[in-house]
Amino acid sequence: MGKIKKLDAMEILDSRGNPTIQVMVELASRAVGVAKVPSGASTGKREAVELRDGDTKRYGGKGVRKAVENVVGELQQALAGFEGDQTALDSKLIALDGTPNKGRLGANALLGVSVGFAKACAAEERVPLYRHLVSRETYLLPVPGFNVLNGGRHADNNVDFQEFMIAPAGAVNFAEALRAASEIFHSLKSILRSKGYETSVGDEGGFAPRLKSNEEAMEVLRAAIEKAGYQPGKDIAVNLDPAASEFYDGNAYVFDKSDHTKRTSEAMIALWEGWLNRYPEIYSLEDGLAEDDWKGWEKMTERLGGRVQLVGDDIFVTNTQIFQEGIRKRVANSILIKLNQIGTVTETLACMELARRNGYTTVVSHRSGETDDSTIADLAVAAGAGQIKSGSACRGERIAKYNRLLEIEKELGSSSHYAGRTVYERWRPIAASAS
Ligand code: 2PG
Ligand code: MG
Repeated sequence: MGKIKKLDAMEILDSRGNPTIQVMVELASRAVGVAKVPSGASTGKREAVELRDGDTKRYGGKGVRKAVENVVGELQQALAGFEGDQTALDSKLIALDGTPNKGRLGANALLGVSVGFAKACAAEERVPLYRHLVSRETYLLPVPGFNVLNGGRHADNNVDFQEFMIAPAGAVNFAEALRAASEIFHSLKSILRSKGYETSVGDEGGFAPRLKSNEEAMEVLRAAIEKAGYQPGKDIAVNLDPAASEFYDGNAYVFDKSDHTKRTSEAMIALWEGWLNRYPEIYSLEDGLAEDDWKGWEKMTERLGGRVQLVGDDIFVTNTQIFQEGIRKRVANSILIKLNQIGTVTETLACMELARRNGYTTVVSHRSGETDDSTIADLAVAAGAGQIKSGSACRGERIAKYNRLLEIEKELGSSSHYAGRTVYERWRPIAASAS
C-alpha cells in the first residue's frame, strides 16, 4: 500500500536519441520511484499506444510533451492522495484513460506512473523491487538471450532476420552465463574482423555486418561459440527473432534485404524446419511468422511446436485477451513479455500468470529503444520468468539489466537458482542431449 503525494515527469532521450518519458512518483512517506519508459521499432500493430506529439518541428514529431503533460496535469490531479496497492493503482490508470488501447493518456505516460509507483513502494518498504513485486522464499534467475548479431529493422545491412541471440543455458549460474556471452561476443568480433566484415554495432549492441546470406549469420555464430571454447547446443543455445511481421506484405514474406525472394507461410515453415535440422543449436524461434498470419502460426505450432520454443511477440503483444485467443487456437508455446506493449505492471504480471497456467514459457524483454532503467531484470526475477532478453553483451542500456541481475544473484545467494537448461527441457530433455 502506498499513498501518492506527487507525480512529476519529463522528456528525456532513449538509446537511439529519441525522446521518451521519465516519471517520478513521490509517496506521502517521501519514498520516491523513478521510471524511464522504453520504446520499440518493430512494434506490433495491437500494442498499447505510445503517445507522441506529432509536432514535426520538434524531434521529427517524436516529442512526448503531451504524455508529460498528461502525467503532471490530469494524472497528478486524479491520483494525488490515492492510497492502495499496485492492482488498485493500475485499475485506476486504466479507468482514467478509458480507451481499450490507452490511446488517450498514452501507454508511455501510464507505464511511467505504474512502474514509478512500484519502485516508490519498494523503496518505502525498504525491499528490492523484485521482492516488492512478488514475495517468495526462493527466486529463479533467468537464462539471458544476447542479441549479438542484428539485422532486419534494427540494422542497415543485408540480413532479413532481426535478432540472432546466444543463450548460455548450460551455465551454472547467471554470472557464468554473462561471462560466456561476453567471451563469445568478443570472439565473434575477431571472426568478423578476420573475414573483413564491419564490427560496428546495431541498435541493441549486436554486430550488423553485411553478410552474404541469413545462413552466414548462423555459421559465424557457431564458429564464435566454438572459438570461445563452448559447445553450440549444449552450453549455448541459439535463439532467433526474425521479427517476421516486418517482412510480411499481407500475402507473402519478402526477403528484400538479402536475395529478394518471396515465400508463402508454408514455405517459411519449411525454411524454419530446414534450419532446425541444419542448426540443432536453435532452441527458440520468436515471431517466425507475422502477427497477421494466425493460420500460418497454427500450422507452424502444429509442425514445429514439439521441437522448438515458439515465442509470440508481435502476435500477442503482452495482451491477455489476444493471448487467450492464441491459447485457444494453439498458437505458439511461449510468450514475449514487454511492459510497454500493454502499459501497466499488473496487466503484465497477469499475462505471465496466464502463460504459466497454460504451460507457455515466458521471455521478459527490453525494447530496441532503451534507457538505463533496469526494471525488467527485477520483473523477470519476481515472476520467475525463466528467460530474459536485453540485447547484446555491450552498450550501457543493455548491460544495465544484466548487471542488475548480477546484483540480484549476489544478494540472494542460496535463495536463488539459475533457470539454465530446465526452461527448454520440454523440447530438449536434459539427460538425452547432455551426452
Ligand atoms: C523485439 C524487440 C526487442 P522492438 O522485436 O523483440 O528486441 O524489438 O523493441 O524494436 O520491438
Ligand atoms: Mg520480437
